[in-house]
Amino acid sequence: MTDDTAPPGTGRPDTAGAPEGTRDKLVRTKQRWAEEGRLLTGAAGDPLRDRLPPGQRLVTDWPVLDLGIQPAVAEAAARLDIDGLVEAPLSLSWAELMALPQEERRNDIHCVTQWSRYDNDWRGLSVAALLARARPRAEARFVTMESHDGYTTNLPLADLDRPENLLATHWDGEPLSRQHGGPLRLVVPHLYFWKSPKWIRRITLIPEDRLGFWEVRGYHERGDPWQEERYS
Ligand SMILES: Nc1nc2c(c(=O)[nH]1)N[C@H]1C(S)=C(S)[C@@H](COP(=O)(O)O)O[C@H]1N2
Ligand SMILES: [Mo]
Repeated sequence: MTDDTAPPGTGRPDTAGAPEGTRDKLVRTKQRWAEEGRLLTGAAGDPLRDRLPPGQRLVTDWPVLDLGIQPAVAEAAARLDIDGLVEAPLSLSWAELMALPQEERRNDIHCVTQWSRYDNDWRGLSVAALLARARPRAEARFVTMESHDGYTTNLPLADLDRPENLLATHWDGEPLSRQHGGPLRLVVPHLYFWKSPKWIRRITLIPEDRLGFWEVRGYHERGDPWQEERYS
């Protein structure tokens, strides 16, 4: 696993321990942004008044952002595990996932590198329904998530267990492309988009927060765009 033990400000991990093939320059640049507090406006947004969170810029294309490793995950090999502090751990094959009810959501996405994109049409599986099946234990407060490219990210369980969140298989009526995380990615639209892992493999419920790839590099534990929770 990555070296996530460096205390803030003292030799943060940079690309040390990052998955092989990681775009070193991108990681260093984004880590420097966190150290410098780039893009911060200092103004809290009001989601009831403004559609665009503070410091964001609207785009109409859909940028691709990742560590540079875009794993080819065949549907036959796709599998989603929900484990850790749950009464009924799940390990679902693609066929088992596809047998579940498919739901649709439309939402806006906000990347911490400043772009936002409105009205994304997703189809996929309800995260809340899957969590209900796995039955979280009372001690479960956070989740850590792992992807096929080695990426990790963390969330409070309450932010994962929301009705709008989807494990997406489709975007705009088409199967989700590999570059955007197909065949299966999480979409958590109320937080910055780095909290939405592409090529997701595992969701583990844990008692205490455990920082993920960007979080150990200065990015926020929670990442609410309305509060500009860009950096820790
Ligand atoms: N597995 C994985 N998921 C990931 C990332 C990644 O590098 N690997 N990057 C995150 C970041 S920083 C962003 S902004 C979004 C970008 O998703 P997109 O490429 O579909 O726009 O994916 C997030 N999920
Ligand atoms: Mo991002």
